[in-house]
Amino acid sequence: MRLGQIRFHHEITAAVFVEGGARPIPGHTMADLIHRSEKEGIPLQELAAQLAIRHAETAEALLPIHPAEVWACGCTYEMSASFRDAEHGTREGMYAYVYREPRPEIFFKGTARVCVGPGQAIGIRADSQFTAPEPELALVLGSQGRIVGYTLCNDVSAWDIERENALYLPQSKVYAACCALGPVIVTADDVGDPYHLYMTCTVTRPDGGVKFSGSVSTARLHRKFEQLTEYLLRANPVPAASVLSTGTGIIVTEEAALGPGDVVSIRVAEIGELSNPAAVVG
Ligand code: DO4
Ligand code: MG
Repeated sequence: MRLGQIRFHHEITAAVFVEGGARPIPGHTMADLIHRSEKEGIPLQELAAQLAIRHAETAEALLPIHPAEVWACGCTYEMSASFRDAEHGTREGMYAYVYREPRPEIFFKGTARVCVGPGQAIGIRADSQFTAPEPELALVLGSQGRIVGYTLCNDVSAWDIERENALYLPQSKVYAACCALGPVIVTADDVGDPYHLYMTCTVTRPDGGVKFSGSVSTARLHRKFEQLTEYLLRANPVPAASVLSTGTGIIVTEEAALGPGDVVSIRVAEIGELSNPAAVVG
């Protein structure tokens, strides 16, 4: 089932996306629906099917969830670790170490405050010359790290700030409009094999020219989702309706740094396309 949020009677409302429209679930946001499904012990897709009104509205897909928290993993694909080590010139292979060791890199990406949905502008920090999209598969979590669905995440990152010094990572990662999510959440029973999803990313200039295109399969992800959620939840009871992004396997190089008006489109056939223009923030 494809779930998300729409505007219905002036309210952000959870909805089931169907051919040609969306069936609203009045009185519920996506986070409400996840909480109710946990409380009543009813699988998310069953509860959504029960509560959605029959009539499908023509509606735009909004941010599919206002997440309680967004966390993100790093160096989960070899490509991300080796590119970052090369950028930093770290002799000891700081990023390769994290790629290889059992404990994954997990960082706090923010709350709903920094998230944008399909079509909304992602942020380029005014103090960054090299901001890049990081196209990632994201897990939508119920309580105790249970995976209730999958969505796409753009972990937009100011790479030059991270490259200057690894301790600047939080500033490179967390700022206004640094996280795009969407277009919908596909429930875990409906995504097929999440370790064999083919993801593409293109960056298009304002004149329509393609600045970057790349692809990866989640088969190249070096971790199992359960390992990521297990570490995330160690001594850290992350609330239901949070999101964990699983890391990037597509690396956008400095020549293709985001500029204002560029459009980033991330696509996985089983989930859809998340497209966002970029704009300077701050
Ligand atoms: O270590 C820096 C961040 C890595 C990251 O965000 C990724 O690999 O996706
Ligand atoms: Mg990332």
